[in-house]
Amino acid sequence: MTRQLTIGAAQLGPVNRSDERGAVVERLLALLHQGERRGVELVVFPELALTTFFPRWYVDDLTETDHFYETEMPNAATQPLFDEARRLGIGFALGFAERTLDSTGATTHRYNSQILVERDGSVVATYRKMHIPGHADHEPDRPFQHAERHYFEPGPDGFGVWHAFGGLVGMAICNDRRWPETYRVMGLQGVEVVLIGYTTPIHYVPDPSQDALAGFHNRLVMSSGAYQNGTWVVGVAKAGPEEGVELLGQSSIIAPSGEVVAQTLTTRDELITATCDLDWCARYKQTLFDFDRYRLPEHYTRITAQRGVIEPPRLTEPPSDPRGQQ
Ligand code: CDT
Repeated sequence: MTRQLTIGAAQLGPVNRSDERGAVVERLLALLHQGERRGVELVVFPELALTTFFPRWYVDDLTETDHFYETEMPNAATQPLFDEARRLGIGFALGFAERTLDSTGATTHRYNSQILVERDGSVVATYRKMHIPGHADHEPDRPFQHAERHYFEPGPDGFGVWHAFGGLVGMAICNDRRWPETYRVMGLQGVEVVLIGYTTPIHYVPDPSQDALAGFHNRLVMSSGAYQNGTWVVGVAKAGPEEGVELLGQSSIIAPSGEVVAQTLTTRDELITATCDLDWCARYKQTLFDFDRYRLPEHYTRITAQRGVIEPPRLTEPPSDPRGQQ
């Protein structure tokens, strides 16, 4: 008997600024019910699923955007999702903006978060996004903002992996998926399935030459992360034209081989499913990527010792430019 887990990637089409939480939760429930009909045990929803992607607008005073954040989970708006999922025996991962006070009650923290809920309704964990992309200051020359660094601070907890759904489950959010360290830190905890919500504008303002490659890069990073760590990866988009910004779809379920086993066809609300054999991970974890046998951590110290690039010293002076000689 292998450990089989049927997972649904519940892509969402656009959520507009004027959309009420209740209407969005209705859409999540419709996807959950589709999942039930297809025998799903875990449904993964996108990053910031309950609201529009509000970092595309800049406001000086963060408190003006407090309504985009959840202060508790579940809350009145999301309770129907929690209740129905528990009734159906389906677990889920849900991305949302979180606003919370620290233990002293004096400091407010704003995180880009994703909660993981087991089939019995118990909360497994809340992951808070680490790699916060974009900019912190207003950049008025952009066609739209990506001010995530204004709206969110990096999560304080690192990349966890949890015993859940009969296996080892990790979480990451959007830009985290582009960084190999994200998967490796989870791989070193034996992760067998990584759940990733994302919201990726196809137009990359700092370098539009990358626009045509948005789908390629999306697949490249998630397939590599899956293969190099012998894990399933489930990447779920908020897709389509949201408030005038075209968001990448291509939500996918990727096997430990790096192969995409299911991918969305639309940029609307769409559920794709796959039955994921968690024991398949061992084929990679015990062979090519047998970490215990083959990794060389003594040669990887730069990865944690430094942040940016430090070029090696030159051993010889560079040859002088003959054109500069008289
Ligand atoms: N939401 C998110 O993290 N999006 C980023 C876009 C980066 S462009 C500033 C991503 O990596 O897809």
